[in-house]
Amino acid sequence: MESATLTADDAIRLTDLHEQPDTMLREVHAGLSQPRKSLPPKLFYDKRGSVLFDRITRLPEYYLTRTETGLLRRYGPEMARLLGKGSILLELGSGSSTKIRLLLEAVRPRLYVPMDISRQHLIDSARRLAADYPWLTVHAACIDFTRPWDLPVPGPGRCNVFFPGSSIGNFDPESALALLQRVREQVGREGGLLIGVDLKKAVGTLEKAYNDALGITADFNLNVLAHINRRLGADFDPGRFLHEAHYNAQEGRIEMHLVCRQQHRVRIDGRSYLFRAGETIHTENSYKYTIAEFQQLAANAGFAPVSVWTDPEDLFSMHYLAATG
Ligand code: AVJ
Repeated sequence: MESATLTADDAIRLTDLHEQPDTMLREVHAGLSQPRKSLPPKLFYDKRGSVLFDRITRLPEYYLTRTETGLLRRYGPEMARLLGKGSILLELGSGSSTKIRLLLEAVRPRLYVPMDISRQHLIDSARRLAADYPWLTVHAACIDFTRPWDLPVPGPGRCNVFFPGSSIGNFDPESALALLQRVREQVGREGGLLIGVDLKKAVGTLEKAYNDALGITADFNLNVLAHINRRLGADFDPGRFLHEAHYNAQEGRIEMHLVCRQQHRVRIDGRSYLFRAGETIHTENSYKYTIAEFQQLAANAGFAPVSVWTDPEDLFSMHYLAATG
């Protein structure tokens, strides 16, 4: 993979490893050619998708963000002590770089590296952060962390990855393990991982979080089609699809789908796909873990549990894990 370092401006540095449109085309074709059609959830995050996701995080039904933020506020000083003052902080899927603000003053990192796939959103957020924390060095990296990345280890010194939001839930167990192994490589022997993981809980609570009354999650799900239209010149009619989300207890995950309401033929770069009425496109998995399940997964990737924080209702967990071996 080519690594280009661009200077975004005087305030931040940008490394741009953004996927090329042909990568996106290959992945879309691969997903839609399967007997059960699917699309990768990272395609939600164009500019509009990132804005819609920010709106989701403020919905009353979407307990994840508010609960995790509560944990960061309450236990931030303790977390900062474990991360270590003056350490290097990398964030996976940094989005608006909102949560990191709750740790910055206490950690005073030597370097903050926000990593996100949504390029303009990343740059805007990194600039705002650099403006608000003049002492902070920010090196933004536009990457797709669902594939192996090649970011120089920013060492020397202690390095930690911050991976909030339960974004790890988007990965099936095998890819989650592969991702955590790459994180383990990135942070090195002295490093650690501070990660937010959504917990298993009553199905009703889970399903409401992905079926909000205002329909923002539906807009977010449907936006993937508009994103593909724009980036790949496809001709999806989003009006022919409906949002659907349910908990699959067998797999321990929320599944989001787009259900075709009316037969629809779609052209994407010279290929054509038929969607029959009732057929679905599987757009997202959001895995939920017990604390023990997640600790086992992390152990398999070379991380030992150090601390776990949860809210009184056991909705959400944050783990600090240290590299082993
Ligand atoms: C960003 C992957 C953690 O799975 O809860 C929110 C994305 N999808 N509503 C999640 C999402 C629908 C979110 N993650």
